[in-house]
Amino acid sequence: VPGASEDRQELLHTLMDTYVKNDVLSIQQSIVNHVEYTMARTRYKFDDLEAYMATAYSVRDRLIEEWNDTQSYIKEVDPKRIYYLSMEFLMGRSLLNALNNLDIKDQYTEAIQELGYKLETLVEQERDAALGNGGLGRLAACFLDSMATLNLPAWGYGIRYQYGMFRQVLVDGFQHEQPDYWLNFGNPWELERLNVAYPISYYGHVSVHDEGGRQVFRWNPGETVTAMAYDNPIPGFGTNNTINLRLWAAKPDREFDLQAFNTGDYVQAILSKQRAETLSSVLYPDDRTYEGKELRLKQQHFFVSATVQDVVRRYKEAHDDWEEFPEKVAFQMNDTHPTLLVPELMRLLMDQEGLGWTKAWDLVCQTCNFTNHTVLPEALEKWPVAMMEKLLPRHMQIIYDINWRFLQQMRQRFGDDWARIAKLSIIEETEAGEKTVRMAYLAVIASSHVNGVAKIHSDILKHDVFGPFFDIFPERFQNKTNGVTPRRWLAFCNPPLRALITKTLGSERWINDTEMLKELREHADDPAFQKQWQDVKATAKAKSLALIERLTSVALPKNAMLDVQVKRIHEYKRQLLNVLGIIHRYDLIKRMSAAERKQVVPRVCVIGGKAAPGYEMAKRIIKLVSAVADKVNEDPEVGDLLKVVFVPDYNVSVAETIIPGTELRHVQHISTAGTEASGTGNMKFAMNGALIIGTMDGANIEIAEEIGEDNMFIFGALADAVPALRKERAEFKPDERFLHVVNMIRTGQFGWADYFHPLVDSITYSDYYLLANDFAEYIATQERVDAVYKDPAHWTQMSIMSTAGAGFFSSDRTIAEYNKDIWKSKPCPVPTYSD
Ligand code: GPQ
Repeated sequence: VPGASEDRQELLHTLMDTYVKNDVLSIQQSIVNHVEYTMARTRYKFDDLEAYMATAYSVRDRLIEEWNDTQSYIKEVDPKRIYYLSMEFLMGRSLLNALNNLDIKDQYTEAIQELGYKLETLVEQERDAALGNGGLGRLAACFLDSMATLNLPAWGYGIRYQYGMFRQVLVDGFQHEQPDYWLNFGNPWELERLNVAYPISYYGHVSVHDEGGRQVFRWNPGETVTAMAYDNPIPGFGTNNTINLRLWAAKPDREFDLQAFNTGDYVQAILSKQRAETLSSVLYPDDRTYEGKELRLKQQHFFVSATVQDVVRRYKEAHDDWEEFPEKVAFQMNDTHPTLLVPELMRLLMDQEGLGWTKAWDLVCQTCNFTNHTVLPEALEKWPVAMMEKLLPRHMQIIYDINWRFLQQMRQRFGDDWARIAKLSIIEETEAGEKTVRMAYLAVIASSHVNGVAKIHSDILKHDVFGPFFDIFPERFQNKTNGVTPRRWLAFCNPPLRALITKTLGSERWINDTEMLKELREHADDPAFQKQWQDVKATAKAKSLALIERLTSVALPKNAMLDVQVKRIHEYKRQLLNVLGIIHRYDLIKRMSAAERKQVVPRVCVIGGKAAPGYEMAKRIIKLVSAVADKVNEDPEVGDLLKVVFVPDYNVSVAETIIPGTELRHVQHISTAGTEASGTGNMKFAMNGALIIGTMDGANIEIAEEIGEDNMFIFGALADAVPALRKERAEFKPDERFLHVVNMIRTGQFGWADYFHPLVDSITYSDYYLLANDFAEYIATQERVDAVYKDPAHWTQMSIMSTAGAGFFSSDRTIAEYNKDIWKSKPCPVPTYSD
């Protein structure tokens, strides 16, 4: 404390030392104090939910201490800060993650037990923070974990939705959506920052003024809301660093001019302001589909504008001019959703800070970076110019200017080759004459670095989606293959496997250095080690099965192969191919003699995932899974040889239990090659020793490189072949078994024939995702799977090799690459003050 007397310093220090201690008694004191003073319950009687809340508050105290130390230290050092902007952060639960990261789980377990509760039960009380749809949002969450663990001076920025990803319930096999009001009982993991608030403007008009010969633009907005900060501490593992995820919530302007309403109706004026809160209230559940909804655009501007104001304020607190801005700030845009960052930063620098265009543009280009996550055209954001002009008039002007200047440059380069130049324009004119803003082009033009999320995907970006830009700026394009945090997805969700690996490798260092997992290869053939591996897998499998039984109310055989495909439901991911395979298996079993049935490897086939509420085909696929399940599970001839279940409401917490116990992972990255940008579930399953059946798509290709093709079950057309196969599909004669299986659905063997017709048609006629082409090979590969499963030593060896080769897919490696090649910041480990 500057200027404080030594006595005061000493006093403050002593006071701090008396609070956060991690012995069992201190932990108990802190929990009980929270029961009494934070929650105002009596210490003699509180239920599991209250015990969870009090425990969470007590853990939060410990997080806050690390958070404060980290933030003051970083302020002192003033390194280059990294800002990760994302519309989605799929965090899941925090309690176990925090206890494990702070390395206080054992003490808490004991403390809670003595108080008469069980940690596992308390953990279950927490609602998932589901502020994301799927892979993209979960990747952002894994990245935060790695940035904290690598001691990077990084912050995440996003939106504090009041309603997260909808809850999926199945009624008669159909998906129904229910609201996820996750903040019902409050959120002990966040810190409300009433004093960190910014005005966010919309609508109105722009006027131009002459100030001493200089043109100055002034935006006179028609509507203003306030963005208020909620901070979520993100602890690293094996470090004192705890970084921040700052989420913005919309609040009405606290003070406003009642005159402006001019109706004399004071109460109505205040009530109409309250509507501002709806802006941040709901997460759009449409994953990978773009819809030109005004509220969505409002949300994007809302979180970007608040973030830019926050970053600029922080920079200006420590710097008098703009010279150092690019050495102190790096922005990463998670897909195009935060691309308004570009015009918003331009606007702030020019209209508020008084910089000229050239200087402002230079600062923007040096600080912005862009990650693309898909090549599917339906996902690419294109906002109507008319909508943007109305909602954000100044931004639209700036976008036009950026485009004009860029196209001028291109003209100098290519002369009057208009066709070529038009291809590069940020503004696209549709045939119907509607003008739209191609957000991805804006992002590419303004960014120093553009990256894809797996090698094959980055190549497709360079040569296809952004081909014309790659020709102009080849140096901007990079690949950053995705990763997942080995803490949440191995060490914390699979403690027996963590213990076995630690015992085998001699220390826990592998958790932060997953390349060490390679050493497991030496033990892959050792029968004694294999036995331990099998035991660990069996423990995890029993837990998975218990959860699946609880969620589906279907009794499952314990010795069957656990075959899982969990992810968002999409046609390109080809859950339908999986179902066709299951029907084929069912049909085969039905035709077998009793003797033949003895040879069948029993399977439990699990499919789970949410469909976007408006995505009809995906919803039909869910119903088909249920319909097939109903028929198969009740067939006495099949018995335990085949069980099929649809797991409802798949989310992060369910994944943490199911993944460790899975044996065969339908990566179903049986996605049509060239369609899945990367996939990250595949990495989680491989880390936990599940074998992958999949196509050569997304990160599967690199997984095959790392763990060896021999240790996976690979099938299907390669990406290069796909375009030609699509053209020739009308002439392609599908395998008889394919036709038979499709016909079983068509003729109503699973009921609902009319409802399934569009599905059947989609694979009979255009068959865009080439199910017919890959079917025969898929079935043959499944036969290989069964053959290997009958040889437990071989299977176990492959399983060990999977974990051993998965080290590359730690998000620590990904983040280290981002930092080395894009952000170029330095780790800032907070010193341990007692040292
Ligand atoms: N992804 Cl564009 C999403 O989950 N949502 C999206 O809106 C877009 C992409 C996924 C992508 O499909 C996966 O292949 C990736 O592994 C994941 O992003 C993370 O990069």
